[in-house]
Amino acid sequence: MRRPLIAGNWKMNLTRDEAVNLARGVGAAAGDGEVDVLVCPTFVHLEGVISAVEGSKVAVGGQDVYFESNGAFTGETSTAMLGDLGCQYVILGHSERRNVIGESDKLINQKLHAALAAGLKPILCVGELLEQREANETMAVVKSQLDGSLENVTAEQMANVVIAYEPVWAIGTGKTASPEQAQEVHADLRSLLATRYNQEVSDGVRILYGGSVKPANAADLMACPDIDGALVGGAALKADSFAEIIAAAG
Ligand code: G2H
Repeated sequence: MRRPLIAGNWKMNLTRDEAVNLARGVGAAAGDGEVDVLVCPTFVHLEGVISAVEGSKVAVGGQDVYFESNGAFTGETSTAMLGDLGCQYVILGHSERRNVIGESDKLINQKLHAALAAGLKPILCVGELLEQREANETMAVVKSQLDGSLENVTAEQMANVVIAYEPVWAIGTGKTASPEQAQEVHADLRSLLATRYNQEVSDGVRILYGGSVKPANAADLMACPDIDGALVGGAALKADSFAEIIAAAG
């Protein structure tokens, strides 16, 4: 069975003290139940957050990474740097990186290969814009993102890949996809994985939902058969609301 994962994407928020305090709160709230818990602070707070969650079951991840191992890449961070600090996961292809920074599937694919080679678990984000949903292009868009981002990734490697479906129109807008809308896309993603790889990969890959997840809607989303957890932004910035979402997944 797939183990639920609740991941907090803190984005470009919090002072160092706030990040460390939040990490302590999440560590205390995470318990030792059947839910994997992850927090992804900005790079500059990684070290403080990793110390703060020591002794708890909370894992820490980066919000992005570069694919080259070292060299003249001003502003970038390598997979080895994240691994060296103690990161276990890295978010890749978040819609803000795709749509604000302009990342392509090719670049995301390069990053994904680098992450896997370094022993980091990528959380690959896919999702459609509002106009694409309204034009009935949702599945074509996520299929193309999946195909491009997973190029040359093997079935064996998929054991370490997590997918996050995040409809862009639901991100930070307060508009959540209904459980039915989310479940439909998650089930379709699983079918795509079965076709692309095999039934074992399709059954084993964790697919998280992201986009305005909060305590009030988490339980209904988590009850869907193909939703294996959440990638949480705004509601992950407070330990109590994040703890309620963790509880809803348990
Ligand atoms: C989607 C999500 C976290 P929020 O970006 O990845 O953010 O929960 O604020 O919509």
